[in-house]
Amino acid sequence: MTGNQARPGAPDIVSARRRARKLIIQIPCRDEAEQLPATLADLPRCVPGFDLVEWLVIDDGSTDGTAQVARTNGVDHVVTLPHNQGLARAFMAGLEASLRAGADVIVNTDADNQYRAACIPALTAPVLEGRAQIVVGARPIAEIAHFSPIKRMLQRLGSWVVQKASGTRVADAPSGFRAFDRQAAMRLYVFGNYTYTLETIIQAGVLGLPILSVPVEVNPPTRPSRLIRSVPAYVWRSAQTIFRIVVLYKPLRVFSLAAGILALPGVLAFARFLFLYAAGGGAGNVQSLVIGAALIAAGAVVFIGGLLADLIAANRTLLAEIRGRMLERELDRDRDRSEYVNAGPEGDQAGPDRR
Ligand SMILES: Nc1nc2c(ncn2[C@@H]2O[C@H](COP(=O)(O)OP(=O)(O)O)[C@@H](O)[C@H]2O)c(=O)[nH]1
Ligand SMILES: [Mg+2]
Repeated sequence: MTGNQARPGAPDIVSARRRARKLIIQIPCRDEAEQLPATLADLPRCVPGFDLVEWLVIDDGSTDGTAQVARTNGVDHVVTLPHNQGLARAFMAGLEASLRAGADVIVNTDADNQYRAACIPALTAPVLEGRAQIVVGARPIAEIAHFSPIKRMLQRLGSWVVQKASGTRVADAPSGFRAFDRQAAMRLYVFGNYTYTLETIIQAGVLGLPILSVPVEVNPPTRPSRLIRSVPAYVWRSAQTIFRIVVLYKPLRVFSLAAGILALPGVLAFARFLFLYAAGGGAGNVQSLVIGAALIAAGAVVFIGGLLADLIAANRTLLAEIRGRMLERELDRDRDRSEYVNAGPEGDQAGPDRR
């Protein structure tokens, strides 16, 4: 019981004050000085359910003055990476900086204004209602005229693989338009350096973070994609990313499949030898015995490799969990000294419109 509550008749200051609820909209950028002003002009400064809406730009080694453009266009926080580290690292740097700046919810969007900023409240609503900790904006892929057939196909393939590997039902896995609540942002950790989109969904499945898809709209294209420079390069990088993610998060499945592919012909060759031996012709079929035994032994070695990888994956999940908890303690201690707003005991009044 506090001193305020102990004094009869005194106003209950503790329950009449609550922490300002803050949304931070983050944009990872590389050389986006040209696109950023129009994208920022569309971003909201007032979103239902939040007292404060701030913007954060991660400038990933730009050489065109992106950081300066961000500041002059009203961005509240600019994180400058000393050299280009790739979208995934920039995304992680943005999450951490947003958490340090006291974000309760973080929305990620792209600098080229691909995603319609008016859909941000649709992304944050399920988080505020406690229905999800991660919300992924699903684009109307079939209706986007400028998406090539290969990009559509990879979008569907990527989403299917991610759904299978994560046990979630995210409709548009490569979408970068997302909302994360504070706890989810603390617990996620991306290992890849090309893209964070697929890996974060798989991690959400592994960590049991509730994740939802909501339909969002897109704007007409403003420039060609920087991440997809050519179709073969995109196919190659996507295949690498998906393979790596599946090996990272489901190693036993991958290694068991490889072990099975090796051992099955071995078992057949071995069975052939045994059959012929039993029939009295074994002496001339030693090759089947040797090949069969070698393939079975190779399959067993690969399977054991899978078991070890599975143990390492379990350890990595544990380390990610420990990192999340340490970050949580550190950040929440800092936040205890942060802003409060006056509000009723229910604490649901909106703050001033900062625009
Ligand atoms: N941090 C960082 N961001 C990048 C990099 N390349 C692209 N981006 C950002 O990622 C977002 C999506 O890039 P974009 O070229 O529009 O790819 P798209 O999603 O295929 O349309 C934009 O905000 C870019 O500025 C990079 O190397 N580092
Ligand atoms: Mg784009």
